[in-house]
Amino acid sequence: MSLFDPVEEDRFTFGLWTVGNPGRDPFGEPVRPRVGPNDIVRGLAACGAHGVNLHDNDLVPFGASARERDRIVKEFQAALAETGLKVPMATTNLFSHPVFKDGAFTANDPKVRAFALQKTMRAMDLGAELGAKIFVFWGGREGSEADACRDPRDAWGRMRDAIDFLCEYCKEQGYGMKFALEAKPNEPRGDIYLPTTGHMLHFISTLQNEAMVGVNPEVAHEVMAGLSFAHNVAEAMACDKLFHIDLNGQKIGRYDQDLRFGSEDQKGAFLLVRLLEGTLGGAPYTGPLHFDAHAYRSEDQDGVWEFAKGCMRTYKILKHKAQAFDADPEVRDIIQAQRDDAVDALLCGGYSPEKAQELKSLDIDAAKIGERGLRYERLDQLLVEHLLGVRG
Ligand code: GLT
Ligand code: MN
Ligand code: MN
Repeated sequence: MSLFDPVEEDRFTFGLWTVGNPGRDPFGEPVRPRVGPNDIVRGLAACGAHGVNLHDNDLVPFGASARERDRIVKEFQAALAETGLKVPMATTNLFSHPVFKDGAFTANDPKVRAFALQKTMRAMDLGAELGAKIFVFWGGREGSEADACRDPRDAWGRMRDAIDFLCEYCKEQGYGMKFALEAKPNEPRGDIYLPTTGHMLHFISTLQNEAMVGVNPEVAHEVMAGLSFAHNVAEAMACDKLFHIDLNGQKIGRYDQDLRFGSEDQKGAFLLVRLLEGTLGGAPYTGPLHFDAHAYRSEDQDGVWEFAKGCMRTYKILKHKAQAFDADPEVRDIIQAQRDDAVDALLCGGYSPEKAQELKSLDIDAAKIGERGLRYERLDQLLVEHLLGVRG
């Protein structure tokens, strides 16, 4: 067993739709045969994953009869029991069917909104039956091209009504789930409402059941918007709102690539893992580490399992490197060089008139501080050397 092999405590999960992705894209047909959910569970278990997540229709086809549904769920539960895999998260497909072409919770037709609520309540019933404690909302179709079709404030309000309603449903059923909202700036819509994790965090603060709703940021989605993923995740963590995370790889300025974790922007991936693991000293993230990615279209099914192993292995390598980086005395020295506990104490713990007076009379040599070099060039070079494997 190598240091980088996945173990249960790593909390690695994949969606049925990720390793089950047959390689279809807007210009080309599938390149791999579809693998059934139960075989995906077995394949993931063989790779060392801890859990599998799903949309309602990844498991139960749209329009299946109640009998058919129950049979499929029973067989799936048997595969879970056989492998020990868990289902930490479930979600609803509110984007594939043509009924959602104008959105789901934000659609102009109230019947579409009613259908979306109906479908989501059933998906929550399914998730609860499989033991999921996190329910994700990705509003992929909640957006527009012909913006004249609605007042965007109505979209915002409808989204709020839907989440408020579903929180109550979840509480009433006693499912004990938390909701995690996933932002994306565009694709498949020209513009998607609530386009970034920051927007989601504010939206959550307007909800009736604010405490049970958090975010599910995805690497690719924030990078598409040109943002620092680690900064977005840090804000969510600081607000105790990081309920789930979608890990993958993405080049800036492209379509949603959903690449293998760590295959692009290794520095960004390193800083993310360092943050999640708390190696700098902050509280770590303890929820599931979900890979929302898929294999290159060049791959057959063996390549898909290579892809899955690669996601987990890279995460563990980066964790190892983050630990070594933050234990490096030179790194610590640079980061701690500006420490001043006495002044820090003045800045923490809020306002008081005495503190204000003390701060006003503090003798700070701005010229001297301004002249000082911060050695961040050296710090960044150390990071690069740790990453490239010549240090640590
Ligand atoms: C879809 C999307 C993802 C979301 C999934 C959850 S579905 O694959 O691209 O980012 O996380 O609905
Ligand atoms: Mn995602
Ligand atoms: Mn994506």
